[in-house]
Amino acid sequence: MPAIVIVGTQWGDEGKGKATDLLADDVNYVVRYQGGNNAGHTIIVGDTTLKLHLVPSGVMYGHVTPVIGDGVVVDPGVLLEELDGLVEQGLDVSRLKISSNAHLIMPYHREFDAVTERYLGRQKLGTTKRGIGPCYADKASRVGLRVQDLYDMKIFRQKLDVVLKEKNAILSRVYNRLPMKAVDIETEYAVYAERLRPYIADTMMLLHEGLEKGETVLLEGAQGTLLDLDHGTYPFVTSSNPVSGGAMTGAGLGPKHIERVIGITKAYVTRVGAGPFPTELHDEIGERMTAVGREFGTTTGRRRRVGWFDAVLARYAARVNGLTEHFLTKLDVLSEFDTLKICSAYRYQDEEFEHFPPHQTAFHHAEPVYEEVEGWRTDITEVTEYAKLPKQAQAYVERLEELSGTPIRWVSVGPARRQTLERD
Ligand code: 2SA
Ligand code: GDP
Ligand code: MG
Repeated sequence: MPAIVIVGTQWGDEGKGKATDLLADDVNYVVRYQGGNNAGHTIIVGDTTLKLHLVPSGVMYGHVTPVIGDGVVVDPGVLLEELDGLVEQGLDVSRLKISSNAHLIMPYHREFDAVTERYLGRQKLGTTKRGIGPCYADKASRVGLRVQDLYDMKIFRQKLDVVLKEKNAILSRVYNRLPMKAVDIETEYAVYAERLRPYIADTMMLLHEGLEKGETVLLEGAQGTLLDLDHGTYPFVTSSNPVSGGAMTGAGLGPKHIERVIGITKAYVTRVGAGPFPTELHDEIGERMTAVGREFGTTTGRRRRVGWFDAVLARYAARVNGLTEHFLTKLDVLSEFDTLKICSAYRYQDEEFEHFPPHQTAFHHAEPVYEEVEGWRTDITEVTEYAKLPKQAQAYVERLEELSGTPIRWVSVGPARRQTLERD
């Protein structure tokens, strides 16, 4: 009864959408277990490009049940818009299941996300302003509203009245904003409730029943390991747990169900938003990497910061997630460069760190220790077998594998499904 976890090993946007879509061929369920519509997964199938934010990546397969699990935060208006968009693209979304335990993103969460970022000024995190942090904060404070509250409007209103009183006080007194009206929110959410009704399910039971029948569950992480609330570069993180452990709580499974944990790893590194990034490039090479890799946010369109591959992060991600293998993406982007650098360790105050430094100050000031390897300078996007890659490209992949200590099972050489090389 296998479950497989897919997790980003860096700061998100490693290509999880593409990998999940490819692996979804052989699975029965694809489950989002954390985050919300801050995520952006781009999937290219033939001539169709899908940009998914909340809907799991297996949605275009008739044999897959896409599931939004308990640990996700759902902005119902945004979800309905996304579903409408997918229907317009000719997809059948009727199989989608949404956990009734998932928390709702409310209008005041979006407002707080925007005003606190403004308030933080130069210390801002660069959030997606989708209300993610404030929603998870209310969940932890036990004043959140859940999807199931939509189906008892009396309770919904009671909870809303309590929470809105405090939110309005802060919004008006601290941030000088107009108060929000409970009746407006109630009216808006009652409409969403009716439209979402067919999708609501006990997703935990559904997955367990599937596993008991021998079906396969793919747990699809959003964001990445270094954006994890507990294990990432706090406070420059998201407010959920993208690591594989988060898949257990976010879907309602136990560790015994997990057979494989696949780390999605970009052949270089990117980051959106603020926070430390040891191998970041601020030069012309970085400009080319951004342009060739089209490194712009799928959700906000923001430019992603770019840098060389960081093996310290890869080793850290392998440990934190218990990775069994890597899916390496975007190798084709590196065809641009004569020489490639790989960060094998950090240096800070005369000390060398092979592993993720335990104190944030060391990470913030870490100087990468680089190895230089020869590039291949030839287009690899049409290569169909790993053995046919230029020898320098194979050497690069094998060096990453050696440094990260976990097998690289797939190598992706373009955004399309077919541009994936499986290694023996
Ligand atoms: P938030 O909105 O509270 O989760 O922001 C907190 C930090 O988490 C980062 N974050 C992301 N980083 C990379 N990709 C994400 N998804 C989108 C994408 C991002 C976009 O696929 O491109 O379009 O901008 C994502 N979501 C959250 C965020 O940048 C903050 O650093
Ligand atoms: P996710 O958040 O991890 O799902 O990643 P995103 O979809 O936000 O960003 C990854 C981007 O890279 C998407 O536009 C993908 O279409 C694209 N992509 C994925 N794999 C490859 C690859 O091997 N080569 C290239 N050139 N693009 C890729
Ligand atoms: Mg993304």
